[in-house]
Amino acid sequence: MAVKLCRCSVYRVSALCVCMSLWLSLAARSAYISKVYEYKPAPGQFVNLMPACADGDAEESMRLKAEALLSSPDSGTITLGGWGGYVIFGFDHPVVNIQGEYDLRILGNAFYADKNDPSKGGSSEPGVVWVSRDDNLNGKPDDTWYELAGSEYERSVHGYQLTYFRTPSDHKRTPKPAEDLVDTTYILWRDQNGKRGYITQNRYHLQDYYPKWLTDDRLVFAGTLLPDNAVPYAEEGKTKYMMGIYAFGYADNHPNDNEGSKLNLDWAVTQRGEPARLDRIDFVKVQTGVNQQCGWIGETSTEVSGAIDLHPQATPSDAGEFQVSGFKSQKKILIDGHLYIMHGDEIYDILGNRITNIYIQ
Ligand SMILES: [Ca+2]
Ligand SMILES: [Ca+2]
Ligand SMILES: [Ca+2]
Ligand SMILES: [Ca+2]
Repeated sequence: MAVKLCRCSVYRVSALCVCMSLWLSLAARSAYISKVYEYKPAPGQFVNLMPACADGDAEESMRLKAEALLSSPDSGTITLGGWGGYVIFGFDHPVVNIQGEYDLRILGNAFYADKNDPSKGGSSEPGVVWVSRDDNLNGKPDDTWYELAGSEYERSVHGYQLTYFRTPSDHKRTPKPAEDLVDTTYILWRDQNGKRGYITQNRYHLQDYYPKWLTDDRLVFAGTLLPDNAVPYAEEGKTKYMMGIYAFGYADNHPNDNEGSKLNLDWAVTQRGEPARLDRIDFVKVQTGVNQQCGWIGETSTEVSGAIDLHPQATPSDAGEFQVSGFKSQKKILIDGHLYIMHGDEIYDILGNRITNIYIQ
């Protein structure tokens, strides 16, 4: 009798444990960033300050500092520096793409000049957002990246590449005091077309702008170049800059409490610009998108202060059915448990492939 009771208790305890662990696995999901995989800013006026680089810091310690600043709301902000600088982060679970709904919000420090009117611009330093799925299941962001096609996708340069060069020790400064610049030829960059320019140094930020913890004397970045968004204007005898707000699809572009800071994974596209139709993603990469200097305001550099999964409890089964792009009418049918789409008399699978060996009587 005693043995029977004991067995019964063991079963009950183990069943309880299973229930508890299932419940915990859902409850433990955080809506906020849990891990920074890589932090590699391009040179910029807040580099080595946000986060602060101390003597002895290296890539791993700077990654951990970025992770500490991003892994809870309001804990801090990191700079990505000039064009191409990036951060790669993820959550403690895959972010599900619910069709037709926003999935992710990326936090930055953008604001409107007139809080009720984004058409008047403000401080927008748009960062291009890339997403990726851990297709090879190794837990590392070494899989295919898909760009979120924001409002400027058609006007962007895709496959852009740029190299920054560490300032040589015998460098001679070329100041421009009228614009508060202590060096207009501070950090040289050259793109793949041979075009060149400089990250300038302004008198408000005099620390090293080149990431001090990186040992390479040149930094190569590749990605998407957004069109410039700054318009200079004169006010009170000074040149100021109106930073235009792009409509949708970028980080550090709209204020954090605005709908414009929300992103939809439905916007992910392949390298050929076709819909990627991702049901979920594991990794997010945010990359400074414009290559622009604004006088005494300095280079345009995306900031990131966190990210939020807008539906952390969702599972891939919540993702819904994916539309086949280009078809106006979409009649969905189930055949042997599989979803197909009827377009006129023709049948397509959910990836848009025409099916010719199914007949409906
Ligand atoms: Ca979605
Ligand atoms: Ca992987
Ligand atoms: Ca900035
Ligand atoms: Ca900013």
